[in-house]
Amino acid sequence: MNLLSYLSSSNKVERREKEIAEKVLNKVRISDEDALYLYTKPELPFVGMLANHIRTERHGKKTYFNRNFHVEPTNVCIYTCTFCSYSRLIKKRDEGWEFTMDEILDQIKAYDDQPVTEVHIVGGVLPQYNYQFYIDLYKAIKAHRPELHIKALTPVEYHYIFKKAKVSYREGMQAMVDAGLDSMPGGGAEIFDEEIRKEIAGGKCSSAEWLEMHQILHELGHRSNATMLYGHVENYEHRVDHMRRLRELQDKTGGFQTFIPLKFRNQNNQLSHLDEVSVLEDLRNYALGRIYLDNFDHVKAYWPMIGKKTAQLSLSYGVNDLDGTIDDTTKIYSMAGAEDQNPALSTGELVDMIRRAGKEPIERDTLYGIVNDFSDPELIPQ
Ligand code: V47
Ligand code: SF4
Repeated sequence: MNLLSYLSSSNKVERREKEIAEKVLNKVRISDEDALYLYTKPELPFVGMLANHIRTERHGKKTYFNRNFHVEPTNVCIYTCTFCSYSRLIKKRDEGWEFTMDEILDQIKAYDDQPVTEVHIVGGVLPQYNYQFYIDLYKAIKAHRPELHIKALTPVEYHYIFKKAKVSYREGMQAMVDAGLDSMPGGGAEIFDEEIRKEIAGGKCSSAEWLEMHQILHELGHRSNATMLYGHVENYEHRVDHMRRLRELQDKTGGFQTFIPLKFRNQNNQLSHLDEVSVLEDLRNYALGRIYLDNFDHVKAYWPMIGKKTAQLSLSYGVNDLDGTIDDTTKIYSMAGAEDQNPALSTGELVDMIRRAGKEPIERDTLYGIVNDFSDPELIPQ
């Protein structure tokens, strides 16, 4: 049933549900109280119907993905986020990896004959990966392959390296952009509530600093993504507060492209005693992202973290992007217990996965330019 027929057919609809549904139908922004209501009260299909209505109005059946790979320079880290399964402390650095500039460039050159459009660079925070290191790295990547989009590091790393280099955020971001940085991924956001952030990610950049770094990058004319780590010690108020801060910044800059909810996975970390939330909770959370963040164009289900089946389901709960082919180049989620221990999908497999969910696959570049339109079911990717 679609939203309009639901509203006109049922006189048993709860008053509150009807009010919120009318807002969605009339493109009126929902309030924090509405969002809390949607998190806690209605049955999931109702929330899914609202999210799917917005998704269909904006994107029809179109579902985006890209051809990308990750580079993770190191997993040794000075911080000790309690949810992180991936990092190793400096005193245990022999258990981790620390790639040199040449090794990283070799990883990038390994893709020379492949039609990838994006390299996603992220990892631990460590003194030798400093201001000059990343400037040199971005310059070297651009000298080698100018058209490869560099989506790299988060405010967590930039805050640390700019402070050590004694440069302001604006000066630092400008230097990174001049060296070749194209956009910033959404990581490091976790949960903005200061108490929760201190509990799970103490010591790293504050929520205000995370938002400020994104604002500056947007003002420099570049785009970025935003994540939210959910399903650990936070509650629904914290999630709504997190999305409110994102919505407010997006009202100012319009620089965010995609919202990416990240489900806390509980293997091999200091929060392993917590149960993971259910798939129903995952779907409701994607739907809330789509309904509440009315100024974000895209909602992404990051399949290496959520698993392929839930990623397919999410496409009916507001999601319109599945990230990329990945090529087994990230360890963040496999080390945290995600289903795929070697996350990689060929373009053909991704296209097939999207078609089997009843949607139309569109290969995009990082900025959502269309690279290949596979909406015609006869088209087979090369
Ligand atoms: O900030 C770490 C999360 C993030 C766990 O912008 C965990 O396109 C769940 O931000 N359980 C990094 N999550 C990854 C990230 C990302 C991924 C894909 C695409 C984009 C994008 C951004 O991973 C961290 C943290 O929030 N994370 N450990 C864990 N155990
Ligand atoms: Fe370090 Fe990032 Fe892991 Fe925190 S989440 S410990 S900053 S690698």
